[in-house]
Amino acid sequence: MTDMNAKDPAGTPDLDAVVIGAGFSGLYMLHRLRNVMGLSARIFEAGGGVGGTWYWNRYPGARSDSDSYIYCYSFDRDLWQKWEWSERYPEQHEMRAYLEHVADRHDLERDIRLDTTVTAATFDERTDHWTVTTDGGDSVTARYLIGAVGSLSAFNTPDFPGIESFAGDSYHTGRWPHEGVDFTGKRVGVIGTGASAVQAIPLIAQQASELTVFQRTANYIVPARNGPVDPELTRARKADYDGIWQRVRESNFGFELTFLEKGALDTPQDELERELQVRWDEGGFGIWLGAYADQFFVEEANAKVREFLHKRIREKADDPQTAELLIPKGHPFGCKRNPLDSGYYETFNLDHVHLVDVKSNPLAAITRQGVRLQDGTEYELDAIVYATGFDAMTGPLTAIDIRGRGGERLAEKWAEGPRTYLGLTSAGFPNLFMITGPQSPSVLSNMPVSIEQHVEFVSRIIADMRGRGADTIEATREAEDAWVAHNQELAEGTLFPTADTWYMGANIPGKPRVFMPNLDFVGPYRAKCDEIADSGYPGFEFTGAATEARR
Ligand code: N01
Repeated sequence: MTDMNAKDPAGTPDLDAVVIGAGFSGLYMLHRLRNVMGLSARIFEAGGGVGGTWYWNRYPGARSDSDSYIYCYSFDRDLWQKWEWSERYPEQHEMRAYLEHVADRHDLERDIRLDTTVTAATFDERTDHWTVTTDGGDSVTARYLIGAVGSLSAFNTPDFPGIESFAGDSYHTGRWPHEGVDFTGKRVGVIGTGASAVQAIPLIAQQASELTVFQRTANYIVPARNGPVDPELTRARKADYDGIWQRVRESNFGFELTFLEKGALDTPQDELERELQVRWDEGGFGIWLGAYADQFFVEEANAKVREFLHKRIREKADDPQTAELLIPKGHPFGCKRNPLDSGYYETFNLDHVHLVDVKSNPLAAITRQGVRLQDGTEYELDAIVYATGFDAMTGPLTAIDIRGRGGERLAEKWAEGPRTYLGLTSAGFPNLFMITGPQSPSVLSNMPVSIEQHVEFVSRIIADMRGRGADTIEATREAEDAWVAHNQELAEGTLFPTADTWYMGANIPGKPRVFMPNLDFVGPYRAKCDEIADSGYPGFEFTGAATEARR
């Protein structure tokens, strides 16, 4: 009789590692595994090219909201010194060119299978290997499985009644046609006013004959102040590679930003307005992540900052009624990801641009002609742009049929919200690592900084496993429970859970309402991971011949 628990002695997998996704995370992970550690590894990538987010999001105006000098890899110092960004915030095509260059420079393409979606991954307890299956019918085994799937890659189109009946053209910002779209002379509707819409709307308005924006929730949108970077500043930055990367790695959010020492509540009104104005004028996330810490914890502090922002919105919008509609209501500033603005508010001053409130009068159906609201109002459109976001953080992983020990499905395990240890591993899923997974700082940070930290941490774990002769590493249920509770406790101490956001899963009907990013902050979280590795991996269990022999 076969002992189902016995290990397969012939257990040599096809590959050491499979990496899912060829975006920022996957490319660096492959580089580390193959070029640095000498392991065999392969990426499966659903897109027809590398770049992840920057491959798919080709809508007009798509660009990074982080400054280019830190929205990139630091691991390749020479490339960082040589690469010239054209503007403060790199545009989509420039980001894609950069990532393609990285793939080329590190000879990654030969181990990347494009146009290949991973549909399932199953852990085999007999061999301690993952079997990874793709939509092309491929099946490979690997010891390590790395989900480098991105936090915002599972695009979401709401299930509007009649959506298939629309006779015009439909687009989603997260799956934009490669050849681009010409809206000249067209009546265009944009549904959504998140970061994607905020970037796309000013440019679509330049072409469309009529542009109607359907807004459910107004956002706090702060100026980007994009443009070429002063060459002197670029030179100074290039001379300060070590300082910059040390600062961002030790920072709260992966930027060169720190909170002011005083809170908003302790700051006299004129000083508060001055400080906020400086950050408003500088552009970027300074007003959010580099101003008053208490705005995240205390409603009255947040209200003081909001008041400043409301004044700025009223200054920008000519029509007082439109201004009132553009002023966010019912959620604190900074607890819903605030987009960066390059002419967004001013766009609503144009005669052919209309803002429609679909909070008070919800969007009831998509019709053959366009959009119908609950009160029966119809908007005739030639094109609809769904800027409706993503099933964030958990969606890209739960879309794959991932099964761990005992056939447990990750999607079922996470039915009430993600359960991880460090946002990197999940108990019952040995040797599965999630780069910037839920319950890690991820989306509350400048992503490349968190990505590099996770990739380097995973590389260290794998090297340490091999060093100690371990076949598997796995989070314990106790460590995971404690991490889940820790994350919840951190979030409950802030105003974040009071807002309906994709951080909370609130944008997807039926998704559990759980705050998904980790709030330890980038620097302390990194230190925690390092400390865990330095002290022999508390919270993890190892299996393997050498490990068991040592017991
Ligand atoms: O998506 P979103 P996004 N009826 O979820 C609305 C990153 N990003 O693609 O707020 C009517 O923010 C929804 O309304 P509401 C960034 O982290 C980065 O814009 O849920 N409306 C919202 O207005 C960002 O946060 C960059 O009430 C509906 C919009 O659709 C994240 O990606 C650029 C609706 C969705 O906004 C996601 O941004 C772009 C419905 N049924 C994105 N369902 C850069 O770094 C949804 N909406 C530059």
